[in-house]
Amino acid sequence: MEQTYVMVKPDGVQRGLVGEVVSRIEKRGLKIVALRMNVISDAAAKEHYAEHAARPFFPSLIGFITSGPSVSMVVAGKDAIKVMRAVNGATNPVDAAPGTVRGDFALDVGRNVVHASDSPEAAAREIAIHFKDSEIAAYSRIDEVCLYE
Ligand code: IDP
Ligand code: MG
Repeated sequence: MEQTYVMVKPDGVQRGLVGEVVSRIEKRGLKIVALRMNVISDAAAKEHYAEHAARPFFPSLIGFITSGPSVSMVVAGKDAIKVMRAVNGATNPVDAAPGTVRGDFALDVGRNVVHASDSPEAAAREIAIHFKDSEIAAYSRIDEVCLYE
């Protein structure tokens, strides 16, 4: 089963949306195999968003993502990377479809509530930044017999 890294960003935590996001992930059938709340360090944030280092919004992105607690998860399941990107919706919430997290709860690209890895390479890289192997749980969810053919 594929794994992806998901974050409820500091705006999502401050707005009380942790449960909403977790609930959507669980109800979709995806399995949370690691979960933690912490304030991400400046170094980890810069590594996480390294691909955007040259962009004009990079300093404010790093400042915001480290400004308060966020919730980090490893989420597993069939096509978890693609499915989580769809659950979250388009990067710019103005373009995000209703029914997605960003389409239901956000308006501004710099306050778009959630993150999810965009490729298998990014997922492996981001999971390794935020979690040790020993923090990722291997277990079966009882509903998997109904969820998967
Ligand atoms: P993603 O979060 O959907 O993967 P990316 O393009 O990887 O989107 O950008 C990472 C994050 O950087 C976005 O979620 C958003 O918070 C922020 N961001 C992206 N583009 C802009 C921008 O043009 N202005 C301000 N913030 C941006
Ligand atoms: Mg991205």
